[in-house]
Amino acid sequence: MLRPTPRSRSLAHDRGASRRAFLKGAALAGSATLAGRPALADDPAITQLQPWMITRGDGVDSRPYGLPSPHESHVIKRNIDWLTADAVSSVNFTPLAALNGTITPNGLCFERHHAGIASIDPARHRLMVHGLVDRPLVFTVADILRFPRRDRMYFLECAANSGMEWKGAQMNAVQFTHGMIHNVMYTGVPLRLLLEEAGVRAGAKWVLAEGADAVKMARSIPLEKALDDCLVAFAMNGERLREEQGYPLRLVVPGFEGSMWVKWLRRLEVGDRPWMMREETNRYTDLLADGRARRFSFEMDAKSVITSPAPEAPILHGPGPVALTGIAWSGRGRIAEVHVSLDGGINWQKARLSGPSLDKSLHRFHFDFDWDGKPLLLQSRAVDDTGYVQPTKQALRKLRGTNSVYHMNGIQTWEVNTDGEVSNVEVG
Ligand SMILES: Nc1nc2c(c(=O)[nH]1)N[C@H]1C(S)=C(S)[C@@H](COP(=O)(O)O)O[C@H]1N2
Ligand SMILES: [Mo]
Repeated sequence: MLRPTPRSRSLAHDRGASRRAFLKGAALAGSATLAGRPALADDPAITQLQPWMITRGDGVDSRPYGLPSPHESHVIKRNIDWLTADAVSSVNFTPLAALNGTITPNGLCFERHHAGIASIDPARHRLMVHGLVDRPLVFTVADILRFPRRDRMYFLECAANSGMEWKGAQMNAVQFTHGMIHNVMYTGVPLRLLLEEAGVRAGAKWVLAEGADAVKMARSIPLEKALDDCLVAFAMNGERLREEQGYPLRLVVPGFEGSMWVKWLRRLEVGDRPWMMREETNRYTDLLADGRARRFSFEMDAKSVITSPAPEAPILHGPGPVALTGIAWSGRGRIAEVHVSLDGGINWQKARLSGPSLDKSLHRFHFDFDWDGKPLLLQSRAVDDTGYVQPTKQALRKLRGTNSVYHMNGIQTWEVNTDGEVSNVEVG
């Protein structure tokens, strides 16, 4: 069966080859059409009745909260046992290789907690605004729901995402190299409205945000940012926040490192200086080669990664058409372009951006190519709308050394061997 022509045409256009030449290549490589196969008279999937064709299924009352097909049960968040001492102060990872589009489903958003998942009764939760304000205020969750609200899609990336890669290619799965990221449609109240309600006093420069979890996770946010695009969110992807993501209230700090997005938000203290972080939360300092540290590195630099093929998503079908895909993002705005290389960064071609292009949100890119079965070195490179170009890992190490585990946004390389197996490697 031949796919509709527009896609074939765009393939030919992307590759600068005629569609006929492309199909001829595919045929030589063993598949008769673009990605179809010759009709087989004895294919049991066609000739035999399957159970679901002869038995009626479960009724509408059987699944009051739906779950994915049991055949997708491998698509789950995963942690790495040896990474942290225990699972309470730890992290798990978003299964990026299995995801499509730009929205991360709520059940698959990675989690990072310093004292486990707080399980909060919303009736007994309060949000206090105090410090350098005219009127200290306390809000119930019901109060928050009466403010004018916004719906915005943003990515959250932990500053430690890809952190293991500073010292070289280590983790053999995109879930573990890049899975400390999720992208969600938040519904919430602009933080500015709550601060205006309390009346920010002259001299105020910072807002301390504190969570209600056992570690009282607290981070200082520049007042300018707090008054710009921060939200106090109560919903994600249409439903109330998951407990793992901060139910009933979480701070959304678009484009800034994940640690500032305080979950289970209970307190906002307006002040004139950043808070000195306590030991257990003071782990977000970028150590430079000479032992000095980058003091404030809040914004997440532009980054991208190919999510398929990937080590856990090898090319199983042999030579022929490959639908390469990946994600790109920038803490400074939108993604303008993504480039893909098949040869480790020697030649670059423009990828096709697909889906909405939103401020500080994940972008999806596709690159359809015809694999000749020879080894590949796959890379992607993001360019954001400030003109910033995603650097190589080597360039980053030259700039900042290898002491840090934070803010690694270097270009990722996946090596594809002749069997279509994919592994994490470094080039250059
Ligand atoms: N209250 C509280 N907020 C928190 C944390 C925490 O441990 N407690 N972890 C922070 C860190 S380091 C990150 S990366 C993000 C992770 O958000 P997620 O669990 O929704 O992925 O939450 C941040 N907010
Ligand atoms: Mo984090």
